Amino acid sequence: MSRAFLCIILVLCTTLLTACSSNSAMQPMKSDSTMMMSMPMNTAHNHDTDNAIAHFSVQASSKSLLANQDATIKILIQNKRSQPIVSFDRLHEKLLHLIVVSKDLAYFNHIHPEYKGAGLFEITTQFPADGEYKLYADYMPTGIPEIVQAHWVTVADTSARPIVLVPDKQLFRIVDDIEVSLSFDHLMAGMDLAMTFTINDAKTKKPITHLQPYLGAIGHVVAIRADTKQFLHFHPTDNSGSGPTAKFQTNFPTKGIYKIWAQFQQHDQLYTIPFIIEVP
Ligand SMILES: [Cu+2]
Repeated sequence: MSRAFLCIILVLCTTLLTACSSNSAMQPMKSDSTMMMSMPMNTAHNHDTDNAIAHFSVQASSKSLLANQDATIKILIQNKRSQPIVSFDRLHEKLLHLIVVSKDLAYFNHIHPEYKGAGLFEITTQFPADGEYKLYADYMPTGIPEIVQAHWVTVADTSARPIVLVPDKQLFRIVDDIEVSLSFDHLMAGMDLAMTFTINDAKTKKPITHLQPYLGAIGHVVAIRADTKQFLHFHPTDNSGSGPTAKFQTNFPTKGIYKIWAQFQQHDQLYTIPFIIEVP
């Protein structure tokens, strides 16, 4: 895929998302087993995603939705006439990617609900603590460009003070037995830029050169702006690499503080490496 095309897809996704998240998507919602949530995300807008609407529902395993208890997330994809959309194209080997983040972006989970047929995706998961969570569904109905639609979920008590995101002073992280540094050729909103991760063994400091493909690519990167209104899903410029560097060509459409999660795999272990950056 050419870089230009990649960027167009990226910008399109984020534009649609920001356009859509101005209404119902931003409403925090209480969710429990007695109330099945189903919220159209973008019914008021007149663009391509009107042809596909993700209806989210979260069902608790007990009376109310609590931290560290099973919760079943159902995502029903319908067209604007409320008929299920049944055919999806694979996007990085999966029919639907679900990113779950806490409101303060401290928590990140990238999961893949199972397709049950008739437009319905389902997965059982747990939320690690009380608070508000945003669910981003990233999918591609056959014949429609990639879509990202989001939904808020409230888990139990939300009185806890959120953590304020502070940009990392050094873009360097150790996660388990690997160390990862992040660099940009230049970092500015609205400009095409190259984002490069360099991965070394944390003990030996030797470059890691045997990364395994994860979802058909050397790695996957998600970035979410601190206010959660901008969601970016980056794909590598070269799918065939195996380390120690992983390069992503991208574009942050707006200024602000972003949290980035890079995901790489080696020895069948998946690593998720977070960074916090400020895009000027
Ligand atoms: Cu995914």
